Amino acid sequence: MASKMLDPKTLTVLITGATSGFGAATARRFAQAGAKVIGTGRRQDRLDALKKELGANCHTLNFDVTDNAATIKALQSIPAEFQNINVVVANAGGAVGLEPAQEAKIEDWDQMIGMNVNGLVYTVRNTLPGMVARDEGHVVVISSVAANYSYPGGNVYGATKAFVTRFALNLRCDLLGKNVRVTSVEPGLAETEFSIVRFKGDKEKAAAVYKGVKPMTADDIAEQIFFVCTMPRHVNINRIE
Ligand code: NDP
Ligand code: 8X3
Repeated sequence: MASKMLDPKTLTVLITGATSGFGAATARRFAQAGAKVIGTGRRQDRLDALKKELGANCHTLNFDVTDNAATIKALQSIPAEFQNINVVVANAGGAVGLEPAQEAKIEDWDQMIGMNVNGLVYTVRNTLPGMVARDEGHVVVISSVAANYSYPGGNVYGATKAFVTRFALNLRCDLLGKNVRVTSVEPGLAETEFSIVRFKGDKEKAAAVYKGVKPMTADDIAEQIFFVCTMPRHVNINRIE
């Protein structure tokens, strides 16, 4: 008997880092399919543009994911019609620097640990009780191939993403018997603002990363996220690389 895919119109999707790259593409993908979308980020002009583009089914929140108190405050401000979140895409994050460990800047490491580890766990911890109480949810964390394979200069970035993947698998244990799914999405090279951020605004260095290869696009990744989230409720995809 064929199982039914979930109707996206039943989904309220919180996406951190929706001002660019994967997060923005994911917000568009879900909104176009009729889901309600809450997009977050720190750049207000981008949030305003997203809201204007997606219309009434989009709500935006401006907060820094590394600040737990700000995260809680922002989530408490969500209007009633967006409150029943049943998909959380913990996507905000990135890489800062590509130097070998012995030359890397501690501030860059702090920034990566702050957004990719602390920020991600604050997002999940503050949204999970609601999904458990409503007995319906899905946590999607954006990890990376860098969690699974090492490369020179990937030191702390890869380690933060290994944390993300393991955190997702550990969540599965805690949520056993609950109707809350968990998926770790582990993309490879995709052209977004990722490398511009990694190389601190140096667009030439960023462009060189994608020279001579056909990188994936943010839309490619958004499609995968949409796919895992609309699988029938009894199907949980643990990891997609
Ligand atoms: P982008 O740089 O295009 O997007 C990053 C997003 O994260 C932005 O919306 C940014 O919003 C948000 N963000 C960053 N720091 C914070 C913060 N402290 N508080 C709130 N929001 C924050 O990169 P991608 O779309 O490529 O990256 C998305 C995720 O995918 C990251 O976790 C990255 O590590 C991961 N990834 C990327 C790959 C790639 O090749 N592109 C491959 C594998 C994984 P704002 O600046 O407005 O706050
Ligand atoms: C981003 C992909 O290979 O640049 O996570 O680390 S990679």
